[in-house]
Amino acid sequence: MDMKEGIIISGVSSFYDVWTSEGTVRCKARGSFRKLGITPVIGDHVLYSEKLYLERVLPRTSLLIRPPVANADQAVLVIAAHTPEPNLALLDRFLAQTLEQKIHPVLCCNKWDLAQPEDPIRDVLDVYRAAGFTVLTASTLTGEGLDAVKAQLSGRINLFAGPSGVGKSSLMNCLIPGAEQKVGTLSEKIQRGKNTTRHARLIPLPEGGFAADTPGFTSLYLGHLKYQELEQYYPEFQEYRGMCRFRGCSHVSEPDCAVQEAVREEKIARLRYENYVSLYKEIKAENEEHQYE
Ligand SMILES: Nc1nc2c(ncn2[C@@H]2O[C@H](COP(=O)(O)OP(=O)(O)OP(=O)(O)O)[C@@H](O)[C@H]2O)c(=O)[nH]1
Ligand SMILES: [Mg+2]
Ligand SMILES: [Zn+2]
Repeated sequence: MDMKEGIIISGVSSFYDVWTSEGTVRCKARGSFRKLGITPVIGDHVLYSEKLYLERVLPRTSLLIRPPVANADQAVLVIAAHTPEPNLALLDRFLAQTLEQKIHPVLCCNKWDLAQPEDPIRDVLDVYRAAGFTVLTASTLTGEGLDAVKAQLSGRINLFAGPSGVGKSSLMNCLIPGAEQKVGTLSEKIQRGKNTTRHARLIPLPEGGFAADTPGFTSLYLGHLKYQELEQYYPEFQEYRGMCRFRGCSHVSEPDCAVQEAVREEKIARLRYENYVSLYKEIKAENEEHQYE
């Protein structure tokens, strides 16, 4: 059978829009997928037949469950300089999760027009830069920083994620002509108590690659993460590997811990360390709870 290859960019029930370099085609999934327990999702590389049936889903490099996206290679974690105020505990969870999924995280601080000259948000961003993350600032209002964001997205499958109201959809609209993501004001959202963005679709970027908008969230479930592995997802802890007195040190309460020492010496930001400890305790409690189910 003659088959062509493409990438799923959106899906509604069993129909999928498949992007190819020659255009987008709408394909129907074979019933056999369901029998095999395969659910094609956006980002999947697929083979389809001349009669426009999806025939095969090619192996995935990553798979996010919520929102369901395959093969994403970069997560743009959006926060706002103000309104809403950044929730750093939530950001740290998100950073750990993307690293665990082997998705490259980029921190994008939007609404930079609201940042004052001596604004504490500047120090906060420096903490993340020092920890080794790529940090960008942008404003969809003034246009500053958008070129750097655009360059960062190019050629990758990008996922925009972050709390509601930080400007993910606004950014997508500025960066991608014709993105047409729905933008909502905060007051509208508070009244409705809902996010503006519903289900995810991949939008081809003019420079190559794709981007998906996702609905905002207020919490993130990390139950599948193992507490023993959490420290691997803190890039700034890595240079102290093997330097603690105890092998398998959790860096929470053990004596002669190189990580805790680095925190005392202000080589590791206390803010990040404290979020680590509370995340560690939370995941440990969750892991142990599931053990007895
Ligand atoms: N001051 C300022 N306001 C902005 C900026 N970007 C977006 N906004 C406003 O922030 C509000 C929320 O923007 P959205 O793009 O809908 O936010 P979102 O992150 O997509 O929200 P959800 O879809 O609910 O997750 C809107 O009122 C925008 O006009 C910016 O750079 N500066
Ligand atoms: Mg949105
Ligand atoms: Zn330690």
